[in-house]
Amino acid sequence: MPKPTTEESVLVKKENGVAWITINRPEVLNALNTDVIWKLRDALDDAERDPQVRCVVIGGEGRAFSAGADLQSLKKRQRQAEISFMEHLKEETNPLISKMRNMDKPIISMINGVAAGAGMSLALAADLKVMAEGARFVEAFAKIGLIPDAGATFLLARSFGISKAMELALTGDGIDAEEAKRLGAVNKVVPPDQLEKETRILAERLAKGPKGIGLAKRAMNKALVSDLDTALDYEAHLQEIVASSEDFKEGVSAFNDKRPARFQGK
Ligand code: LHQ
Repeated sequence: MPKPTTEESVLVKKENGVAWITINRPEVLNALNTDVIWKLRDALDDAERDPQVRCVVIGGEGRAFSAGADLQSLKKRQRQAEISFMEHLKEETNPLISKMRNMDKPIISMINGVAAGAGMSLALAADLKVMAEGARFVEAFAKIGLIPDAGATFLLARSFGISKAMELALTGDGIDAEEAKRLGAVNKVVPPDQLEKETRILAERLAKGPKGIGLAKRAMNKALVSDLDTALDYEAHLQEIVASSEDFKEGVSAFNDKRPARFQGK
C-alpha cells in the first residue's frame, strides 16, 4: 500500500529524553486514517532508533484521545471499493500495535478525552496509561457492526478482566476513567488540568531509568502469553544481558555509595 505524505496530522516533539507523539486531527476527534497510522508508525520507528529518546508519550490534540478508525474515509474507500479490511489491518494498523508492544522503550498513553474503537486499542496498547477525569473509553465496534480489532481482543481482557471485557466487546458500551482505574486498566486518573504535568513527571522519570526497563517490558509482555517455565527461562536470558549493562554497574555502585544512580540507558 502506498505511504501517504500529508503533513502535521501527527506532531512529534522531543524533550528531556521523552518523545511526545500527538495525533492532530481534533476536528474529527483524532480519527485514525491511513495517513495518521503511517505517521504514528514512523514516529515510533524514529523514537526506537533515537538513543536520546528513552520514553514515548502518545496523546491526542483537542478534546479527544482518538475516536478510532476514520469512518468518513472508510466510507469513501468502501464506495471506491478500494478497501479490504483484512489488508488494511494487516498492513497498516496491526504493525502499529505490534510495534508499541515490542519496542524496548516504555510508552505512556495520555488519555485526555474519549478513546473509541481502534483509538481505545491504541490507548490500551501502551505500557502505562494516564487518564483525565471525565475521559472515557468506548468499545465502539459493536455499535457499527464490527468485531473488536487493533488488538482489542487481546488487550481488553488483560486490561479489564474477562467479564467486563466481554461486556464491552458485545455491547459497544463505554466505561469512564474512574471505573477503568478501579478495574486496573489505567494507572492514574488526574484532573484534566494536571494531565500533562502528571504524565511528564512519569515520562521523565522513566526516561532517566536504566536499560533494564526496556527488557523488563519485553519480559513482562512475553510472560503474558507463555507458561511459567518459559517465563523463567526468558527472565534468566534477559538478566544475563542486562547484567553486563553499564546501568547495572552504576546501580550497584550508587547503592554502595549511598547516592542516587545516574543511568544512561546503556
Ligand atoms: C468522527 C469519528 C470517526 C470520523 C467522531 N471518524 N469522524 C474499523 C474498520 C476497518 C478496519 C480497521 O479498524 C476499524 C477499527 C475501528 O476503530 S471501528 C470504530 C470506529 N469508531 C467509532 O465507531 C466511533 C465513532 N464516534 C463516536 O461514536 C463518537 O464520535 C464518540 C463516542 C467518539 C464521541 O462522541 P461525541 O463526543 O458526542 O462527539 P461527536 O460524535 O459529536 O463527534 C465530533 C465530530 O467528530 C463529529 O463531526 P462533526 O462534523 O459533526 O462535528 C463526528 O462526525 C466526528 N467523528 N468520530 N471515528
